[in-house]
Amino acid sequence: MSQPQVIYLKDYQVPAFLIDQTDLRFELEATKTLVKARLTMRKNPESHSQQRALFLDGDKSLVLHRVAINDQVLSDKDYSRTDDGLTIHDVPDSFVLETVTEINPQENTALEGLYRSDGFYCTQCEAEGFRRITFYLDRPDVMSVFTTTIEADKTTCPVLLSNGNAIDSGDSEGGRHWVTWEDPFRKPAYLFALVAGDLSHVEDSYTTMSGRKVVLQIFADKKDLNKLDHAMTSLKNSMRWDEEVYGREYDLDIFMIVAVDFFNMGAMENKGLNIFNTSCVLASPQTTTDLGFQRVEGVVAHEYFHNWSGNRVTCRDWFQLSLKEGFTVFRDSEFSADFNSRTVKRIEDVSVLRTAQFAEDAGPMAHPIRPSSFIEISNFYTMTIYEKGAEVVRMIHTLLGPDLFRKGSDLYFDRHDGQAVTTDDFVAAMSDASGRDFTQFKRWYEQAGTPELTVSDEYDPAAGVYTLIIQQSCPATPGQNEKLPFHLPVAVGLIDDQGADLPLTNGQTTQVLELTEAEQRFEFTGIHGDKPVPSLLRGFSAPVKLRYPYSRDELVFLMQHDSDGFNRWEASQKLGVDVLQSLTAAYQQGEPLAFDARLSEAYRSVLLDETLDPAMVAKILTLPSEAYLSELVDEIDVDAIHAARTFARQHIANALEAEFIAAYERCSSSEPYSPDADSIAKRALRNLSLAYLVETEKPQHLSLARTQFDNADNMTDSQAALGLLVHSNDEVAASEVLAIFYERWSEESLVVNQWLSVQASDPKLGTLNKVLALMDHPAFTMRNPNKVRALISAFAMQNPVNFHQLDGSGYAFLADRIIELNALNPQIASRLVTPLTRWKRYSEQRQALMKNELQRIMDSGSLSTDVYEVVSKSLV
Ligand code: B3K
Ligand code: ZN
Repeated sequence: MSQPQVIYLKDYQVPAFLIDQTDLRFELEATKTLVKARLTMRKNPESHSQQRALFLDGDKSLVLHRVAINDQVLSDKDYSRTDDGLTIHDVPDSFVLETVTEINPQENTALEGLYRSDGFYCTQCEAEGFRRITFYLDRPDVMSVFTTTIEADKTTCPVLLSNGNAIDSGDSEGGRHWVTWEDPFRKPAYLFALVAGDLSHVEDSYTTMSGRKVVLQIFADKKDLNKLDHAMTSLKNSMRWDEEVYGREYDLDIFMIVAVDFFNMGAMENKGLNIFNTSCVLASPQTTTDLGFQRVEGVVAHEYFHNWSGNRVTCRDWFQLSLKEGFTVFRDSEFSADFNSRTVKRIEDVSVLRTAQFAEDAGPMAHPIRPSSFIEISNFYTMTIYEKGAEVVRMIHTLLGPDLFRKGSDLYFDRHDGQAVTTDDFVAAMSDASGRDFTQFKRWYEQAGTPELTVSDEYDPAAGVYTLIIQQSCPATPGQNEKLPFHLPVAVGLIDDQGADLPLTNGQTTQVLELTEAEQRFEFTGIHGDKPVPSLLRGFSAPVKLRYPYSRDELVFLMQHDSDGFNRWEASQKLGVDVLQSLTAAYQQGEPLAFDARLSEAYRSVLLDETLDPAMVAKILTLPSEAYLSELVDEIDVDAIHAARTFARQHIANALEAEFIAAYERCSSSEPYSPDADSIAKRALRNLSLAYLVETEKPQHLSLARTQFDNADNMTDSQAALGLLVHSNDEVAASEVLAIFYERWSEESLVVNQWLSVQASDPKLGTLNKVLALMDHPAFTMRNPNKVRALISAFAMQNPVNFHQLDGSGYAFLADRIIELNALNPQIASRLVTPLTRWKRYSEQRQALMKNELQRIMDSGSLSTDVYEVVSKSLV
């Protein structure tokens, strides 16, 4: 195998050629589809290249039947083929290039380009999938107007969709028909989409702020038509929100969403024709949990918002990916915050960031939100690009305030509409609109790693001066040993001994401090009485780790009094971490585990406070996850962390049993299911209470779980009970409910995925054998990424105790799956490597076992660029 090539941002050059018009004709057949492309091209006046040769990207799987320039068919000697494309040796300054290419959608298991999902034809072109469809300049700064004609069998493919508006259609010979679509907006090839099949749809409409009527259609398999209402409502809410909050209106006459079951990620924002994983669009009370409803709402919004942040203004090159993804995640999370509980949404986002993204920053694949090199761009659709990218945009929002931020986003969209631009252009628009200097801030785009803030304070009661001293540093990451200080906002409040916020220098109770130096002092004057307790990094105003020597009593105090909802939760987490770390240490030293009752007493008062939002109560009463606890230590001892957390849960359950019973009853409801914030909140606290009750291992509480399982009228309650019973020690109940659940839902693929996950994440020893058996279950196939995620990823990522078994069986199992998937679906294979990349964080014994498996993957031969990049970088 030749060494995969590294691509560098510094090598960027404007394209030598442009494509003004792209006319495509697809003659669809499962194993032999013809793609006829007619590209109207010219030399790029901005390019200094004198080259006469034209290179077009094209995957080696393309079978080239014909090439013509200006109607002249080229002969073999006029062009040459390589594994990555087609070179035409001499082309004029402007010309029409025609190609006829053959592809095989049926055999496309990588799910990139044109492929079949359960009999439907669909495409996925981002980032570089279009080159698996036809020869093209497959880069985002080549933007073209597309017309697409799709011709296919009328019976099996009554529905033929592409981007834009349908402008013509007709019948052709042999029971076939065709439709022509025209997309008036110039776009890069990664936003191209085609869908064909026997799809059903629901329809609605939306009138934009300027009074244009837009047809809204959501397509799915006929049996899923009853699960599309929530997505439709979410879409209309998103369209309204983007008009109100960003002044952005939808631009085509039609907006379509298609649900497919075989999909590598969540969804894709193709212009006018979004394609979604069924898991991110289908929702019904019977089959979908509250989390699922919220995910649908968030992903529908995310893809819709891309119409402006991504499509109308797109990326110049793939190093700029966070330009569209970070900004769009920020936009969708603000949308969800506006439609649900803002604090709860923030807690959820921060939890994900602090476990998965911080772990990425601390691992071998660490990269800045604008990477400077990559081997395989598909590997860079990461938590860093998305979630940290969103945090960086959020910091700009915090530094500017909502009004100036809006001025900046207006300028960005207006200045760059129809262009392919860079993160520098985004920051320049924010800076130009506000007059603020973002020079130092831009280090966030260049430096990888999670900054660490160490905070101390001084108080001079006589002078009335309270001082915060903040130091920042950032650990080394691959290729970046030294980091320069970041510019970041630290939102703080000061709380007096009565629990009241003190007025600060700015006259408010929260002040945003701007940290720019390695060490900085911030003075607050007019502070009297006892030393205040600082509430630091309110709302998690920057994606950093923060250390301040809070006592446990101070944390209990903050849990009760902090006016910042996020920091109230954060205090509970810090207290939980402190208690659990002591328990972990005791377990490791073989000492008896002693529980600090301050934690359970603090929980008790939160649980008894009926004025609190039940969703917040549920969040506060959830101990820090094993993943988060792992993130906080140098060497991860999975068994000790699991034992400590289990001990704490049992202790809390026994101490607060009566309160949990009361909360369970208080939060029960006889109303029909509704996924509104209040009902979701009640179900969250009810199911959390049930989980603690089951932790007592008392038979009456297991029965309560069983009763809930039997009587639930919605998937949230049903699945919560299922999980508790399956993970309990009651083997009989576990196998009974698993059988009932499967029997009831065997026709609902997404529900069956939950059934697989519940079993794969069971922390009881011996789960690996069950996972191996489930791989042979008819409900499982390695070809469907949702199934792989439900079973294999759930085992490797949500079941640390079993995955990290000291006999190495978990690691070997995962490596086998990666090797198998490398040939089938490289993107999914590469994602699965993640848990093994973290080997440096474990004991020597585990390190050796994990490294061994990485090496075995490396040596397994013909690795995809996807897997090669992650494995080779991990072995360094
Ligand atoms: N832009 C797509 C992700 C494409 C991933 C390609 N490997 C979905 C999204 O972020 O909206
Ligand atoms: Zn996106």
